Amino acid sequence: MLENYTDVDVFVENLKSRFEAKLNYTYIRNILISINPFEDLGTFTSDLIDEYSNKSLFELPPHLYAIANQAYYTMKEETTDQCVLISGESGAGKTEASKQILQFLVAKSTDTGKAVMIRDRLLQSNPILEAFGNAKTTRNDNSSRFGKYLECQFDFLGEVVNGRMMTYLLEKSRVTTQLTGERNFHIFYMLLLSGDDALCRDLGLEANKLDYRYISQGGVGMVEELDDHSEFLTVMSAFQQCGIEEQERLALFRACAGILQLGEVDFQQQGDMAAVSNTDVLQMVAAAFSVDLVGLTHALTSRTVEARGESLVKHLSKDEAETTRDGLSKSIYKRMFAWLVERLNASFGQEYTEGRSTTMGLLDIYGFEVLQSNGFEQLCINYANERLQQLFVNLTLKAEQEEYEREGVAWVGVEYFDNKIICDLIEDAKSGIFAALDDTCLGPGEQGDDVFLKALDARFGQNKNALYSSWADNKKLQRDSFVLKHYAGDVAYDVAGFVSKNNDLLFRDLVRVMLDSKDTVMAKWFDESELDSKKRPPTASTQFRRSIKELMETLMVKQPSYVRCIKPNQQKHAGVWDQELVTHQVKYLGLMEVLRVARAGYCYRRPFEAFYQRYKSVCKATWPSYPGPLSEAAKLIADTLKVDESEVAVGKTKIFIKQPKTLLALENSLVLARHRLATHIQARWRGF
Ligand code: AD9
Ligand code: MG
Repeated sequence: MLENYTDVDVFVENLKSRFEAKLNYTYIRNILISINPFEDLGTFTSDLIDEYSNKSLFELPPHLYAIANQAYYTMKEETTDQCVLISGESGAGKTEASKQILQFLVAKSTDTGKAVMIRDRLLQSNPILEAFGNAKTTRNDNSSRFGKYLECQFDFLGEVVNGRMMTYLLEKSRVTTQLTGERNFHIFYMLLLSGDDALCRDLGLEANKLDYRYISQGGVGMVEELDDHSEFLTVMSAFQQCGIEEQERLALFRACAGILQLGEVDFQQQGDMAAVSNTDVLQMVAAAFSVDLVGLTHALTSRTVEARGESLVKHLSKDEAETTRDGLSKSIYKRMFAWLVERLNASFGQEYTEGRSTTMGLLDIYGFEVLQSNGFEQLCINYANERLQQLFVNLTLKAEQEEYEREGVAWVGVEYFDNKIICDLIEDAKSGIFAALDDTCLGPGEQGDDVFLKALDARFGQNKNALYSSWADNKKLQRDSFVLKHYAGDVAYDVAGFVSKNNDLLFRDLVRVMLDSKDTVMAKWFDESELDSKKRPPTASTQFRRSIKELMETLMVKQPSYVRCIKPNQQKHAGVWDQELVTHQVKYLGLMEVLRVARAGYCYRRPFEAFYQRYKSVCKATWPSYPGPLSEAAKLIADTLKVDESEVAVGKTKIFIKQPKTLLALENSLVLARHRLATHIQARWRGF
């Protein structure tokens, strides 16, 4: 327990000594800090799942299973919805943690009937989603390039009966470009290294060829840490278990193969228009997508524009054709992923079961990002983190302090940073940054990123908003960028690409071609309504803002548990501790504030009635019943422990206990009292 430290260095030092002793989990109150050991510490076994089951949180050493167990049993006993929020930076161990929590949860179901199928499908959906949504980055060999919220539904017996996933902001730019040292999504390499030469041939791919343009820009193909061949087999078996049919699998593979081939298509400038220079390659693309070659060629090299009620064909330049080609690849991949998520959701079960059921949500979402160059995606990711931080502040720090005030418990307030102002700056529907971006995108004509930056400067520059600055105000900053003061630090965003990424439009000519695909699965990824030039789909930032709002509303009504993941070093090495790196994470994960509140506050609180009902047998004066007010009864029960005055506080409706050890002492007294009672009853029985 680390409740006695308020100084960040002392705290980090303590984490370090635990890490060196191979203790990678630590609690601050009921928040679990998990440090990625980058080695197998033998902490995930079915024996440990059994050991942690049915134990109270502080009874055993800190562990993910203890957090999962507490959430699961509270959900079952109190019929309340729960969620576990996992955060941390890339490579800190969020996804591994969420998988282990899921393992724990599904292990609670019996081995018979429908629960088995749902359990297996929930588990098997992971390798499938990871194949299509994860990639090797410089920071993590298996980095999730999307955010994920999984909700499991349980019946009143605690059996898992359904599941539902939501995913957020797949990094589709990776489909066409990768930074040095990084790869495209795993599935491309898996397919090429599948060892299934016949499949590759049918898909028009050259097996083992890893220099396709779309997958070789990072300069890494096969990597030691990833076994693409065996992962392919794992995914195939997962497809089987999740009931993904042959025709559906083939559509996924054909889409991937078509994208790989599309990346090989070249254009040359012919007069004022682009022409495909390698039609034989485009022919393979058309075959993979089951679309018409002529239509596809036209849609890649020209565009129908509507002006004053008339349709005109505008030829594209070589550059424009290349952008269109890449746009099609990204769009198909994004739609394929979205379809796959829905398909897996359908495989878990039908609609959520009505009636007495409870849910447990698991959130594994990208951490705060500050890269060399930060764009639209980073703004979205960092915005999501701001909202999560706000939830965290509201549900832990703020709620806790307000409760002490409400209950009239003596309390010295702890200061914390409420990041609502930065959330407002980004999301405000009328005057926020996203609103300014939408105004630029939806305004007349085609406006560029510079117009967007000017709009921001006009709204927030010249000290109108203290959290915003740009070159217009401060010539030391980069041109074409703006800087935001996030709770986790300052981030400079490069405006290049903001407008087109927010527009996120696929030219209607391409939609038409894809809608006509003979592959019925693929055709479903497109919608007729996209052809209507008068209807404009919501921009990417609007969609993202909406989905995050929905997520927050879902989480707000649940009881949260927190896992804060920390990465001990950037090299991904076992046993290496980078003090500065850890200190930075401890600060921005808000752990020092939590520590201060935890140190000053109480770890346990219960309404008098619930407390009395549970513990009345430990005190002679309250057993079997107490005639006076329940607050008195609660105080009498606490007095049996003979602890220091400051250890227990009696509020207006609840009793508060400061330290876990007092609570454990109470639980022990309860066990003894129950034992005494059982012996007494047995003696009476024998007496008759
Ligand atoms: V990202 O934001 O998706 O890029 P995560 O999800 O935070 O990131 P991940 O769970 O993928 O990180 O962990 C990174 C790697 O660390 C894993 O592939 C494992 O090799 C390693 N890892 C993570 N947690 C553990 C653990 N508890 N024990 C051993 C671990 N290794
Ligand atoms: Mg991850």
